[in-house]
Amino acid sequence: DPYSSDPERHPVLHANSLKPFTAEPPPEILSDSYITPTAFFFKRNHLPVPQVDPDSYRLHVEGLPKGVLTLSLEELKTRFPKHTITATLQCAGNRRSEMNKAKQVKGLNWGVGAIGNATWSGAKLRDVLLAAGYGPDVAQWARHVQFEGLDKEITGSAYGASIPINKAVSEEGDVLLAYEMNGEDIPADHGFPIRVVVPGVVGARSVKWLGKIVVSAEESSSHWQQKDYKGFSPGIDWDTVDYKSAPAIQELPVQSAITTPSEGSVIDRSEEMLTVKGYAWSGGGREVIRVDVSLDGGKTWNVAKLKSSDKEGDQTSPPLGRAWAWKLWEIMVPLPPEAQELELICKAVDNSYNTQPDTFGPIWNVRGLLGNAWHRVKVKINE
Ligand code: MTE
Ligand code: MO
Repeated sequence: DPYSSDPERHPVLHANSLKPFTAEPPPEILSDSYITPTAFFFKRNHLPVPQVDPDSYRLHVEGLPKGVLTLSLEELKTRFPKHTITATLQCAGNRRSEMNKAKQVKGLNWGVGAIGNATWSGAKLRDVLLAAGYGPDVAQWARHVQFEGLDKEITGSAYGASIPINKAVSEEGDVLLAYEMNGEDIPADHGFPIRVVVPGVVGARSVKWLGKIVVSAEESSSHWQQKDYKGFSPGIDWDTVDYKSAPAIQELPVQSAITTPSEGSVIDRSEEMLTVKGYAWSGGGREVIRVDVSLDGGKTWNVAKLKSSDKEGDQTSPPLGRAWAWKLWEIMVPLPPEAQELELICKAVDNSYNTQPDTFGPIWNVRGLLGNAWHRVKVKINE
């Protein structure tokens, strides 16, 4: 069993599959702390977790005129300045279970928990590429940076993905070759000893157990870049889908979800006030500027209080275009007098004034990706 050496996982996680291991935390845990504790951070593996010996680990940087640059873990840590960012990672399949209710899709049945917010420390990919010989000559032809994981299929092909070169080399791109997550060595499930963290971009490009970086004129030829993680029209089904016709997902659209109360909860009328909590995030470094909450299925709206850390009242803004981390939000609203059932809804707005669609129908796609319709939670009121 190639999965027999997989690490232990926290029992509170809700597993969507065991081999490979994929799991998400209960939603209410997500809004308990601004930084998602590593044990509760969603896990999305496509293959068995590779066992990597940190002493013999080598990262190969290829495709540049100077030839291959090979770095040990120690060299990555000492030759390059250590940078720390707080960034949210979200799987493109987050909230697929809701899209699946609109019409059946194929994929893991994620709830709202295939997302997490962590601090990541490591070398900047930009610094490593510059050391490997990236410069104006290379910029003439290079278009993509490909990443290869050390996790392999039985056929020998590794997990792989790529990002546009501009994101990789820009000073404001903040792409890290991370060796720490939440202040500790990256754990086995999250890519020990090195994972790429591509902030603002779909989780699939943040390649774990990084073995190789290739600067190229082409995108990664891997299955996950070419034949998965693309969006299509609701009119396209498995008989008509043409993967070549759509670009690979990179930056994600604006997202938000209610983490508490949970679907079907019963609220006591005597409580008078209802507290609703959740998260909100947008891709491409766009900052969430507002979250609207409705208690009546979208007829009337209230503005939630946003938090940029666990500090009370913290509303600090990140530099423009570099809002990599989510915001938690919270609102206290009086229970409507007559109602016996409430449909709670949240929707976020980012600083480009992008907002979320009201339903899943018009954004439905065969693979169940990019699900960001208004999040709706029904609760009952007990008299
Ligand atoms: N990297 C490798 N090497 N193998 C993988 O299976 N899964 C990707 C990405 N990087 C994956 C990978 C996907 S689809 C997601 S959503 C994120 O890792 C999940 O990261 P996490 O498990 O740290 O939450
Ligand atoms: Mo993912």
